[in-house]
Amino acid sequence: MAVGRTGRYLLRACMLAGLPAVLAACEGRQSALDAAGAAARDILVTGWALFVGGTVIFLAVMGLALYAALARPERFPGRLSWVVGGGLLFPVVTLTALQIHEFGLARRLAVLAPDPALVVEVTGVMWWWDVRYHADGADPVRGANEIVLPAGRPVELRVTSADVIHSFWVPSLAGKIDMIPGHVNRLPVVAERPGLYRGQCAEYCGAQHALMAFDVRVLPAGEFDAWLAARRRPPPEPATPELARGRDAFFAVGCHACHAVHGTAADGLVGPDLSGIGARPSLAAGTLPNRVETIAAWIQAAQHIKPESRMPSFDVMDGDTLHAMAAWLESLK
Ligand code: HEC
Ligand SMILES: [Cu+2]
Repeated sequence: MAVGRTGRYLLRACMLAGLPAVLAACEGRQSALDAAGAAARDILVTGWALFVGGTVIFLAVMGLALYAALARPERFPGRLSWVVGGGLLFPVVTLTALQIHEFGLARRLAVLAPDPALVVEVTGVMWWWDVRYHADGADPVRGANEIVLPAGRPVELRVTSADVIHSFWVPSLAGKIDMIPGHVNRLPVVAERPGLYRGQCAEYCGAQHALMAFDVRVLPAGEFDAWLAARRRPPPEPATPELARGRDAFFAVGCHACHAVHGTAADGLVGPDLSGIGARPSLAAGTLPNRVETIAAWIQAAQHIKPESRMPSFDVMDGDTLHAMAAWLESLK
C-alpha cells in the first residue's frame, strides 16, 4: 500500500515538474514539433512514426523479455522461430521499409521549384546573417538577421558562409542545412502559416555561436510584396531635429564604414545591413530585444554584450548623441 502511494506521489511530482517543460517544447516559434512549413511537416510525420513505432517495439520486446524470464521454458514454444522471426526477419523488413521511406523523404525535401518567384541568399558570418532577396529580376534587396517570407509561395534559400562552417536551421519551417564557405547549398521552403519564427546557427562556430540566431517573419503574400516594394524605396527624411542629429552622428562617427542603409550614402559591407532595422524583432542576431534603449546599449557596449564580434564598442559619445543615433536607427522601418 505504502509503495503504491509513494509511487503515485512520485508520478504526480514528475508530471507536475515535467509537463510544462514538455508542453512548452511542443509549441512556439522555434520548434520542430510545431510545423509551419511543408518540409517541417514531412519531417515531423516521419519523426512521430519513428517515435511511436520505436515505443511499440520497445514495449513488446520488454514484455517478451519479462515473460521469457518468468515463464518456464516449455511454456515458451518455438524458440528458433522467435530468433529468426524477431531477430532477423522483423528488423530486415522494418528497416528496409524505413530506408525506402527515407530515400523518398530526402528526395522530396530537396525538390527545387524550377523557376522560384523568390530566391533568398543567406550568408552566415561570425556571428550574424547577411540576407539578400532576389525577385522579379530587379536589384537584390539586402537585409540582415531576419528573413521575411511570403506565406504559401515556394521560396528557394541559397545558403553559404563567409568564414567558417555554420548551419542554417529554422525548425518550424524546414530541416537543417550546412553553410559551407565557397559552396552554395539550396533549400526549398514553403512557409504555410504567417507568423514569427526563430532560427539558429546549429553548428559550433566560435565564441559567440550561442548568440547567432535570427527571426523569420512570414507575411501573407500580398503584405510581403508591399514589404519588398517598400524596402526598395529610400527611407523618409528624419522627421524631427533629434532624428536628423542621430543620422548625422551615424556618418560623423563612421558607422557607415561597416554598415549600409539603403537609400543613404552608407554602403559598408563588413557588418549587417541596417535598412529597416526598426521593424526587426531583435537586435544583433537575436541577442537583444529591439528598442531604442537596447540599440543604444549595443552601440555603447557591443564588445561587452558580444565579445570578439567585429562591432567595436562606441563608449565615447555623449548620452544625447547616442540616444539620437539609436532613435534614428529605430525610426528606419
Ligand atoms: C568595424 C566595423 C563596424 C563599425 C565601425 C560599426 N559596426 Fe555595427 N556591427 C558590426 C558588426 C560586424 C556587427 C554584427 C555583430 C554581431 O552580431 O556579431 C554589427 C552590428 C550592429 C548592429 C546590430 C545589427 C542587427 O542586424 O541587429 C547595430 C544596430 C550596429 N552595429 C550599429 C552600429 C553603429 C550605430 C555604429 C557606429 C557608431 C556601428 N555599428 C559601427 C560592425 C561594425
Ligand atoms: Cu554559426
